[in-house]
Amino acid sequence: MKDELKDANFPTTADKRVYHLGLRKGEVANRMLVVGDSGRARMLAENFDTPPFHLRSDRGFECYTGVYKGVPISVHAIGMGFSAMDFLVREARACVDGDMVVVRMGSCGSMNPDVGVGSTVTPAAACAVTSNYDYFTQDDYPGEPYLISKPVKADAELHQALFDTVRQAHEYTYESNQDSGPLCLGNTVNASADSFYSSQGRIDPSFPDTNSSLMQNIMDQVPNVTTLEMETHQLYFLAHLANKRKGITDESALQQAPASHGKIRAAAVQMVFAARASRAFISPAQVKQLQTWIGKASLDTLAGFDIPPQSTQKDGIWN
Ligand code: R1P
Ligand code: URA
Repeated sequence: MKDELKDANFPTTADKRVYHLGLRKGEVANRMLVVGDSGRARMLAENFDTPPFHLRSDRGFECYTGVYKGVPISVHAIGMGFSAMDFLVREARACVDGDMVVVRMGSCGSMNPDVGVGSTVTPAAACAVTSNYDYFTQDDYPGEPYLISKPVKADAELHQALFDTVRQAHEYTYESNQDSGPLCLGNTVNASADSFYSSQGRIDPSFPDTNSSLMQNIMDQVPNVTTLEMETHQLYFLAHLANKRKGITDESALQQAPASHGKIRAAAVQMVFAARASRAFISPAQVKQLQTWIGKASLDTLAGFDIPPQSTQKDGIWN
């Protein structure tokens, strides 16, 4: 495989496949629904009008590209964590021209005691919570054990479209028990952590994570923070970075940025699996029901979201 690599800076194989996703141009749609779990992706792909294209890369990234209500969409299963989302956004960007519209649909923990398991949260922004490694390895290190970034925003229009669709689907699903059922919130802030354990404030006696006050610190520092998970900040951050092109100080790199690349528009919807205050965890039956209706709402949002016509793929495998 390594002998086939043409470009050490952005590795692709001889047949122009990106190295970790295993995909190439024509196999990915501009509208993408990104999940962690391969079973969730398979279930979502069952909604396509006809059997989709499917590829599982050697690294475990999966892509289903098909047509939903007449609109090309790719469903990606990426696994977990910042780096998995980093691979997805950067390598998928290399496979599509024009705008890239990305919705993440994932599970999360709730930091708000009123937001119980089965609730749905659509965050308008996300911050990152990362281990401050030097704190743990250097003697008398003066800093804090965890770094909490400022929130970065979702695409406002996509967030609103996703929240509106999810709210309608929520009202339809829980019509009979609106007062006591799960909540449906938008315009919240998510905290994306670099661990399911330490940086989400879970106490593990095997590791001195120094995280007993972390949850409170996050709530004190980040207004309206409601959920904890592990990928949304990286998605919002990369969309922000690509759209602003901020941070590119090297003029030649700026000039080389492909003219065919449009904006990256990103939003996320989260299903509350864990209520941190009560320690409740969702049941498999609830997961199945939630994923079904939120999955359709996510696909509907993507299918109904306008992309400039010149911005979509001309010759995809779905044609
Ligand atoms: C942890 O269990 C995983 O669940 C959440 C977190 O972000 C993390 O990836 O997302 P998914 O349900 O999309 O995997
Ligand atoms: N995913 C997370 O990252 N944290 C939770 O508590 C639940 C799902």
